[in-house]
Formats: sequence, C-alpha cells, structure tokens
Amino acid sequence: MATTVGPTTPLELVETAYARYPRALADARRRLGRSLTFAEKVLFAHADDPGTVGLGRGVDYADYRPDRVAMQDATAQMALLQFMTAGLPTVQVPSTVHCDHLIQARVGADADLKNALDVNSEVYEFLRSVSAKYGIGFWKPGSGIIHQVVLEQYAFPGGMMIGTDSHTPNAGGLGMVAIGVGGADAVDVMAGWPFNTRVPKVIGVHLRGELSGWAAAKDVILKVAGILTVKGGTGAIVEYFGPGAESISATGKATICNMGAEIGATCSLFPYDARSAAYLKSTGREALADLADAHAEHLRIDPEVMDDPERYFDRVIDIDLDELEPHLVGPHTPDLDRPISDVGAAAREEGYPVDISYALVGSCTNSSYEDIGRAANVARQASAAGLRVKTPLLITPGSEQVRATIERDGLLADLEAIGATVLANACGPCIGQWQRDDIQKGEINTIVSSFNRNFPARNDGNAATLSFIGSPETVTAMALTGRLDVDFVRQPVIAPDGTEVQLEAPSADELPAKGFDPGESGFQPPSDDPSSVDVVVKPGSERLELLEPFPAWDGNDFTGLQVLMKAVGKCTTDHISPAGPWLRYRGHLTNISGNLFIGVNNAFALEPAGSGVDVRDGSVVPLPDLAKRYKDAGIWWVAIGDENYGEGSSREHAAMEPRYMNGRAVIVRSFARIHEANLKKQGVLALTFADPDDYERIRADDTIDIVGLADLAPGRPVEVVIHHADGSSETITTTQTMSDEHIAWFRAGSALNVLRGG
Ligand code: MIC
Ligand code: SF4
Repeated sequence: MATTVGPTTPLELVETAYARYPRALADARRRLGRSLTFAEKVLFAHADDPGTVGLGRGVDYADYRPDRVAMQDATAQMALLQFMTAGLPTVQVPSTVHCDHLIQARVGADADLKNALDVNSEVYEFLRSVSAKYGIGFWKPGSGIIHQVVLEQYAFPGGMMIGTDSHTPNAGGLGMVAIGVGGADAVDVMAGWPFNTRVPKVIGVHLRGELSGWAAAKDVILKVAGILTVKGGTGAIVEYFGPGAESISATGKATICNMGAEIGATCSLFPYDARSAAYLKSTGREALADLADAHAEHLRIDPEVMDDPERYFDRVIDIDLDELEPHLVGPHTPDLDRPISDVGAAAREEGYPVDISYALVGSCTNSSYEDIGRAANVARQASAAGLRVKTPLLITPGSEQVRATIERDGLLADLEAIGATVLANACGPCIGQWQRDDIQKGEINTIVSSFNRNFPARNDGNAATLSFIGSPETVTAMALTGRLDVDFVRQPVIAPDGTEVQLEAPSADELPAKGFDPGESGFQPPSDDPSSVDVVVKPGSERLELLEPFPAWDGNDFTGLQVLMKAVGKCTTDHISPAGPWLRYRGHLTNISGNLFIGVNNAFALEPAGSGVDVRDGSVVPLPDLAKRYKDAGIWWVAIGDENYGEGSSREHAAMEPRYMNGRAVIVRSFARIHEANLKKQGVLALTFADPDDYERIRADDTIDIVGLADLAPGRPVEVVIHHADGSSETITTTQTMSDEHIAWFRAGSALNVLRGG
C-alpha cells in the first residue's frame, strides 16, 4: 500500500495515532499497576502490541510502530541503497529525505548553494529519483536542516518517529518520541517491520522557576550535560516536567531535546502545553493544535507522577531555572560545563587562547526565530553603541521558513549590521563543511558556536581548534567582546572610542507577530507513476556504489584475529569515520572506508592520530591503510575501544566500514547506543569487557580468539582468549546485548541479509 507523503503531516495520521491511546494506556496502567510518565504513554501507544510488550526498562527488547521516518542526505544514501535491495515497490511508513549536510559554507548562502547543487548533482539526483520511485517525500537543498523542517512540518505531540540522524530527538520539543537510528533501522521500518529497541529507562528532569535574563533554553541542556555527562543518558529517555517547562518556548524545548543526543539519551521529551499549541498554530497547523488540545490528558505526565517523581523515574534531576546562568561547554567534549563567570579563570588555568577566532550561530540545535531574535537583539544593542564584532560571526538559519521570516522582520539585517555573514540554510560548519582560510592545520585557536557537538576536528578539520558551545545570544555577545575571558553579563564591551558598553539581557518574540513567511517551497512529492522513474547509479561513480551483501557467518569460532587498534579515551563516530570532506563518499562504501579510524588515538601508535602498527613488519601506517593491508592479505581483526565508544552521530558508515574492511568484532569498555545497534545490524560482534580492566590486557601483537559462537544466546557472556606474543594466553569474559533477532543477523551476515531473505 502506498503511503501519501506531503509537505506536512496530515491530520488523519495524527488522529490514527491518538485513537490508539485509550486502549494502550489502559493496558499499560493495568499491566504496570500504576500511573504513567508521558514517555511511557507514547511508547505504549506505539507498541506493536501494548498488551504484551516487554515492561523491563533497560532489559527487554520491544517492537514499536513509529508514525514517520526522516532521513538526511548524508545518511539517506546508505539507507536507501540498502532499502533498494529489499525489493519492495514502496515504503510502508511516511518517510522524507532532507538535503542539508552536503552544502559547504564558503562565501555566503546563494553562492554556496549554487556550488553545492553543482558538485553534489549526482547524489541529489539519486536521492530525488529514489524518493520519487519509492513513495518518499524529498526536500531539496536549501529548504533547511532536517530537524528544523521536521519540527515545522511533521512533528506532533504524542507521536513517534525515527530518523537517520542522532539529533532526531529535536522533535521532542513538541512532545514526540523521536529517536536517532542508523540507516538499517530506518530500512526495517520503511519495509514495514517494527522498530526494535530496548525498552528505555526514563530519567525525569524537574524544572522549577522560570527562564529569564541571559539564561536560555540552551543553558538548561548544557547544565544537564554537565550533570549527566556524555554517557549518563545512555539507554534512557529524558523526560522534562514541572512548572518551569511552561516558561520555555516550543523551539527552546526542541533545543534541549536536540542536545540530549550529547548525553547519549535515546531521546528527550517535553509535555504538550500552551507554548506547543502556539508553535503549531504559528506554523500553520491550527487543526492539529485543536486535536492535541482534545487529547491533552494523554500528552503529559499523570498527576500522581508529578507529585512523587522518585517513585516512577529511574532517576530525577532537579533544576531551578531562576538560578540558571548562561553556560559555555568545551573544549572537545559537550559535558565540560562552566557558567560564563568561570570561563575566564578556566581559560587562564588551562591555557586556552582567549582571543576567539570565529563565532558561529545556527545548526539544527539553535536556529529558530526566537534564537535569531535574541541574537539580533544583542546585535541591535551593539549597533546603537557603535560596536561591531571583534570576531567574525557566521549565521546559518535552520530552515528556509526561518530565513525568509528573519529576513522579512529585519533580524538578519541587525546581525549583518554588526558584521555577520549569513550562510545557506544547512549544517555547514557544524559538520566540517566549512572552508576556513584564516588558520593553518595544527594551529591552536578558540571558536565559540551555538551548535551541539565540539569533538576535535569536527568543525574545521583541525584537531587543534578548541571549540566551545553556548546559546546564540552568548555566542553573539562573545563575538562582540572577541574574548573568552570577558564575562559579558557583568563586564562591559569596549567600543573603538574607548567607551564602555554594558550589554543587557536580550529579549525577543518567540514567534513572528506577522506569522512565518514560508519562503521558497523546497518539497517535492513522490511520483504518481513510480515505474516511470529510473534510479541511476553509474558504474565507476566515485560517489555512489551499489551494495554487495556481507557474507554469512561460516559457523566457526573466530580465531587468530589481529588487533587493528586500541582506542584510548574518547572515540566518537567523528574519530571512527569523520565527516567534512569525507561526506562526499557517504554513498560509496569502498571509498569512504578510506577514512576508517583516521581520528582515533591508538594506544599502540599514539602519534599521529589515526596510525596503527602492522604487526608483521612493525611499520606504522594510517589505520585505513592497515585495515586494507590486512583485508588484502585475508587477515581478520578486532578493534578495541574505551568508554562510550561510538559516541555522537548515527552514521552507520562507522559500523559498515569495519565490517567491510575485515573487522569481526569490536570489544569495548562501554558503547554508545546507536553505534552498538549499528554494529549489530551490520553483523559485527559488539562485545563489552565484563571487567573493564581487561582492556589493559590487550597488546599490539596479541592475537584474539572469540569462542563458543555456536552457543551465542541472549544475555550469555562470550569468552575471548588473548594470545600474547610471548606464548602466554589469558581468557577473559565479555558481555553482549544480543536478542535472538540480533543473533540471526550475525549468522546471516547482516540484518539486511535477513530482510532480503525473509
Ligand atoms: C552529526 O551531527 O554528527 C551528523 C552529521 O548530523 C550525524 C549524521 C551523519 O553523520 O550523517 C548525526 O548526528 O547523526
Ligand atoms: Fe547538521 Fe550539525 Fe545538526 Fe548534525 S548537529 S544535523 S551536522 S546541524
């Protein structure tokens, strides 16, 4: 059955979703014997069978039926190359593709977009035609960043969606359980299968007081990141509740949910309230707001839970918004959190360069009308006092609708008046699509942004850049002071004539008084004659390559595996398979495998990052070359990781590349959720040291056996034998989180092989 996909969510889809609530919640209350959090309500209402779905939070695997799927261009290529092999005529769930990641920021919006259309034409044409053929809605380059477009058009309170991007949880700002996944998970759902995941734990964040002054929604999540750290949300939904929630706009709530990805949360969620209704109405969805009003009791926490949260949540965090100060996190990790007032001292102690080389506002996290409005308010104060930025300031609007509206309302002009440059409505510098000429590689320098991630080399490809994150108004104020060590809340900015200007806390409309200007529509519906659409993947293309199935498991234990590398400390997906210039090969597994592990700090060859030792001759070579050498020689290998291995992005390339290059297993101290799921999907064994200290036992010239694989069963530990070069050996225990279904994928070679066969 073909699904209709339009530029916005049809009311019927929401009605169908709401119709499931009364029965599902009755089942949930009966089975749990208690009241429910909002997250639990949404999960039960989307369970494949609410009467039997597993109840064990953090233990059971469960099948859910999401209402939608969204994909962005950098991950959609691999997702759709996989979907094409499933042999289905059309997707079974409303799905959309959004072109946002491949636009490089160089000079400004118009020229950059033109250039992107030119250099990426083959990929855009592939995505456009695949979408047209298989019933998928297509958003052209320039229409905006996936999460902003989804918030404006598709998100709805009490809905559930998955998206092939880790910041999909942005839609939680409108009360949607929106989960970031790898492409293979999206393929399952588009093929009509349920989305299978562990029943999440639920962390409650109780918000008291009200946001005011310089404190912004961003500061709430920066504070939460400081408390929970980059792995504290793993396996959990973070549910916000309490009176403070109502003091935050819908887009501010989305900012908070968006950046929940940085604490590893499965997703984050706010209840439906008057601010959500106002946003729905302002974005042309009055009827949807009325429908949500009529179902409001389902779209928030039960009162008993609000009164006694400790009883219902796995953990409760309390934040008093009245006391919240603006914060800045960084460098190199989003949980290194400090109030602005402490940043100067930290910079002196840690030796961070205090002159800021660039300031960047935008990204999917912080590019709403209100965000730009507050930044523009700071800019207007500056202009009135004759100030201009001391640090170059780049602005990336989140969507065409936001861009057209902030242009119409003069907010862009306010920012341009202090010297800001406006870039295309896209990810741009957030994902290394930033051609920066002012510094050399290796030069230590400080940047501040309103983005969400600050891993080394992420923005400009330079691992020596120290990247700090704050709210858009904080970043704008810091562009005016030009320095990390000026506390703009309490200290003045010095004008060129020497006068002192004290910036005041900004205020701005949360929604445009004159309504949104939709700008140029970027939506293309699927074809009504799919058989007439040809999807072209040119043989020999360097950008796109059809996929060959990975071979099935041969039934034998893995013996004599080499250790390709042992990651020390942080190893994010930006370390495993960086983006920036490599985004170019996201549809070509062979070519993108040329970046495998090039950002990793390998214990066996620390300098330069991304090197490994060929145990056969002791030579030190780049890890992708080493993996290729081993593959060409028919040698299988394992990779070893530290804590929270695979943190960050949903890109499944970070799992497909090791598989393709002869990796059999990844053994770590702990995994980030999406990456662990991606490894399993691609048939790689994802193992965790039962004793984290066993990580220390692994040496460069060891060989590894992974034994007892014929008896692999859910929850059963897996034995690993380490053979040292001196002839000694040790046996250690690892754990795994495979369900029967995951074991079937491993045996078949990948989840896709199972889908194709079934
Ligand atoms: C990111 O912010 O890291 C990305 C780029 O949006 C990724 C997706 C990708 O790598 O394509 C994400 O967050 O999942
Ligand atoms: Fe794009 Fe950055 Fe958001 Fe990822 S985090 S979707 S790269 S804007």
